[in-house]
Amino acid sequence: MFEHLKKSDEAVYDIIEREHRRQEENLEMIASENFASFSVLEAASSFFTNKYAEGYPGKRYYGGCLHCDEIETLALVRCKKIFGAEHANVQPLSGTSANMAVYFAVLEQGDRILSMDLAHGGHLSHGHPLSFSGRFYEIIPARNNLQTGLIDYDEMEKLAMKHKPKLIICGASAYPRIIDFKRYRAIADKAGSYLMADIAHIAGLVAAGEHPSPFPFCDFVTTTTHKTLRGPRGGVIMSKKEHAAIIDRQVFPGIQGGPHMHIMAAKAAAFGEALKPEFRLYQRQIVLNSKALAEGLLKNNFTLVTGGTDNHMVLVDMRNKNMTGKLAQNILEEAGITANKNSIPGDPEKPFVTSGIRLGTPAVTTRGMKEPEMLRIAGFINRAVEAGDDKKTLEAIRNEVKAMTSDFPIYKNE
Ligand code: DSN
Repeated sequence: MFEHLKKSDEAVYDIIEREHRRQEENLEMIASENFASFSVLEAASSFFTNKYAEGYPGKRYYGGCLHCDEIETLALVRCKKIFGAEHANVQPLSGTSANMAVYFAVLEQGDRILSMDLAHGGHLSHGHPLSFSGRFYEIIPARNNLQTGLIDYDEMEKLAMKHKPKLIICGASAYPRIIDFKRYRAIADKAGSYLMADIAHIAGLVAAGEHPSPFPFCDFVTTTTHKTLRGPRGGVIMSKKEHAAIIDRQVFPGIQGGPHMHIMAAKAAAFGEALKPEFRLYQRQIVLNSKALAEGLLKNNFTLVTGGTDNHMVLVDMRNKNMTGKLAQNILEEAGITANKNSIPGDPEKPFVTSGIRLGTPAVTTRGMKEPEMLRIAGFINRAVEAGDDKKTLEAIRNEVKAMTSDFPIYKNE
């Protein structure tokens, strides 16, 4: 693997190899990360890297796009089939650019958006003041119930009726429970709002029927392709047919130039995998693993936001362990467990410190780990948190993690 790069540029090769080793040896628990299959990695590094293809299949601005048309059409057909979407655009370079294209399609500067507050599980691109979304639009932040951590649909409805936002966004980057798209639709209808779901985190679960679908309830559905969906890094927009033209126009030429055709090939390959029966089993296992992890943590007296999980992630409130999210992240990293600090509803700490830790099971499930391993991981986490700055104990855990991960290699025989 990488034999040409190894010969031509040892510096780059060595860094790539070190990152490869880090991924193999650590427990990857960041809920938004995953390991794409080797086929997807091959497609992502294919000859399509070399090609410009502004426009859409059959309507390109450059010559030589025959095979770009073929690969984009294949990606489109597969994407629509997976999600039962009327229209798809597979060109967005990221989830944030997918969201931006939807906003530009239906909103004018200063229009109102109602979305989940970042500190309550939302996403930067849903209206944070430092993001373009918070600078260009008037954001009405919705907060979850502080006691339960759950989305407060009644409060959401009140806010929608008071502010009549042009767009309501449902979807989150740190919410461990089922999202009720039907309820959101009812609120949007009452307030006269467009409804967009950002399913980046749960796309794989939706594809496999492990989470209810946002269709037919949402006008627009955006996602990334690299989280539970297990594809390359990129974005997708799906919509009702009536919005097809405004979406396509906003992606190109609205906010992007040439699509990344190598990533398009990798998206097509990943969508092909998502259509296979084993993908359903994989997604099922992600949820089972998440529930097992939650159970293991609860047994060790961790406090979970919402009390548990329905999806691929667990959000841990570290306050009863007298530890910030930042410190917990650092300690876990020393023990060979990669996670991220995360704000929790009503968090007294700043976003760079936080009181929470977000843990996800997509990547460890890709390695073939199941419920017994999740219980072991909960035990590692507990021991690491109890160890605090005891370096010797953290090193001992890291060695156990290394032994465990070596039994579940990511890229077997590659
Ligand atoms: N950064 C992603 C996450 O971790 O949820 C969202 O873009």
